[in-house]
Amino acid sequence: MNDPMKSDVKPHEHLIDLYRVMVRIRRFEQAVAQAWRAGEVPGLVHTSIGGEAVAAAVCTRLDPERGDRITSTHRGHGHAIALGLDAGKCAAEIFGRRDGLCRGRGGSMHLADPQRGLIGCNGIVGGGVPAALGAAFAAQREGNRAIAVAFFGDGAMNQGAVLESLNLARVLKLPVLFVIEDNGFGEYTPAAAVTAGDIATRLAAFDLRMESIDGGDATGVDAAAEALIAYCRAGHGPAALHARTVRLTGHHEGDAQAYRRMTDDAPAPASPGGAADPLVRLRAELKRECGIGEQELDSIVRSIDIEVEAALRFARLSPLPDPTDMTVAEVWAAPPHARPAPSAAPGAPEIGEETTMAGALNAALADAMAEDERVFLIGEDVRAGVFGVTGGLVERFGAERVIDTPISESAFVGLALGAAVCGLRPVVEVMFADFTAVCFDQIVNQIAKWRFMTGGQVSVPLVIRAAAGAGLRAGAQHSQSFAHLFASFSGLKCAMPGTPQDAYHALRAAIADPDPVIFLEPKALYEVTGPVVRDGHAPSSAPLSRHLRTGEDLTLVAFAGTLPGAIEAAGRLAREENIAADLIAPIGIRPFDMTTLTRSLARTRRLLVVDDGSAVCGLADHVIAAVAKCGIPLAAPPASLTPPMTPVPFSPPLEDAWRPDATRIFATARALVRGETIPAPG
Ligand SMILES: Cc1ncc(C[n+]2csc(CCOP(=O)(O)OP(=O)(O)O)c2C)c(N)n1
Repeated sequence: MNDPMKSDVKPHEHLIDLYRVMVRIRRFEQAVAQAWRAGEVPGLVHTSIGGEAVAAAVCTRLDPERGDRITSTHRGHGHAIALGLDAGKCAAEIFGRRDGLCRGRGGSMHLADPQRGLIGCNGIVGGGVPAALGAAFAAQREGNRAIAVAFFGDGAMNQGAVLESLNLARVLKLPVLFVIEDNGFGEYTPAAAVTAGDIATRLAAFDLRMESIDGGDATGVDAAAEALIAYCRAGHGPAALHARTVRLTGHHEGDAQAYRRMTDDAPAPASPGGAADPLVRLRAELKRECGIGEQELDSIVRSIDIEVEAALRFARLSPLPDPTDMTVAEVWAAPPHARPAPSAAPGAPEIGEETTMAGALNAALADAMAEDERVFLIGEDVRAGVFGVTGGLVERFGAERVIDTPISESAFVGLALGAAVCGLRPVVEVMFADFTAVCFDQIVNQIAKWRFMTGGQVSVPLVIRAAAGAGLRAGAQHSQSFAHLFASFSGLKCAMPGTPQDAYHALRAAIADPDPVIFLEPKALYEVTGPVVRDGHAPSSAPLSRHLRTGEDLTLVAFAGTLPGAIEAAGRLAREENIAADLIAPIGIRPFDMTTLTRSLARTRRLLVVDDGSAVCGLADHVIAAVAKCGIPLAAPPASLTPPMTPVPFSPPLEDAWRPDATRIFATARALVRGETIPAPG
């Protein structure tokens, strides 16, 4: 498109360009809708018919080569086309074909072409907005005057992640433009019926530059987009464009809109070609103000129809993806099976400085930050350092790399996603693992799936650290680890070390990993000391488990928080019962070191797994199921020792009774070796 900021571009030429892009979006989406009605397009399609002026005015002013990036929504075709993405590949993705932008992994709601500026569309209302902050953060760090744009609808204005993002963007003065495409509907419900106050006033409360405009007036949108993009580029901070648009179709193709009759709040119905249609309005303006003839405008439409036909032909001719080409490994940039098997025997004791686990983690962060400029820390109170893990780092690395946030987990975890996709290496602190529940969408729907949904176009190298587990009298909402949950989401890796040395190595490896790692720090062990050697570890060679003690009578697997009790129990078993336990402390939860475990079981043929997470569908169940599938003949049924299925209680005697301790590990292991009955976990 011509750049209207260059003096040789006549204003009316710019308007014709705008018209051309709007027509391209319209004709593309009408062709897709027709294909959907003909049964050629699987799933749902949400077209943006009526909203073309906003997509065209904003996206054509962006410069992906400079580093401008956008995130979009379930209604993202228009943004993709306006950015200049290959229409054939867009169509092929919508058709679920092999040559689609995302190789058929994403579909209509997940178009993405990060190299050309579209980091990703989103099926979760409001879910992509925090990632735009990350792209803006990366641009701010780069200092290249690039910006990020987050598109979303009026419905998303009621989502926590969006409201958090508006605040965080303002606090960090990020170059991000929020574009609210207010079509008056959130799916089948009029926005007016479910939105307190008005959107423009709400936006203004965030103290950012804001314009609220008629989104069907292409020239008006264009002028506002120009001003707001320039504002963001100049480094003044975020801006918002509130564009009131019309939805000229249903929420999705095939939506009969019967709900319109049930409410008085619904905006008046309008249809393509009618007076409210932004294309009709711009066409009239081009004729009236610029003297452009009907014929010239018609010929633009005809030439675009030829382009669109070619795009859809490309999609139709593209083969369907071959299911045998889709592998589990593609969710990761570095599939775990590439890792060499660890040694069978306990390694030689490392001689390092005696350090607490908190100190070892602090050292790992400091060493990683010193080694790699891209690494930065973000989270609540990270400058002060909760539990002492991040203390002192701001003095050494500066406030630009150690960033305190508002209490907005969705926004800052999502920011990390966008920053990682744009080449940085974020280490996010979610203060307590329990709080991941408030940003679960960002972790499991966004971070975990982004690589896969984009067909492998990006990797997501970020770490989410969290204090985990019971033992500090912190009560039911500050004592969980959720390790078993994180292990169950494809696309995530998860580690939970139990010694200072393992904590150091595992955190260095997690930061160097090209994939997202949930790093759980057993908070009851923060003050436990041990020798720590500060040598970096490539993610492919960092140990996945520690073999702490060799024995022939049973294999004792103790997950991090239970490790001190297991070490004590193993000592007592040897001294008092002459029972030799082979003690394994897993470090990796996903990937998990099955090699060390199966080698051990081949000798001991008895298994006890101890965990302070969930008794049902938890880590112990998972390990036992995995062992069962290996077919190793066992001398006794495998056993687990886990807490009862209650929340973690507060009062010390209750919490102590709740956690698997040395006494119970000892008794359970002894019963297992003696062939006595072992009580089932509660
Ligand atoms: C978190 C979440 N809740 C609900 C939905 C179902 N849903 C899909 S689109 C939509 C309406 C969104 O409204 P708005 O943000 O105004 O965007 P529009 O569809 O109008 O473009 C809803 C409720 C969803 N996808 N994600």
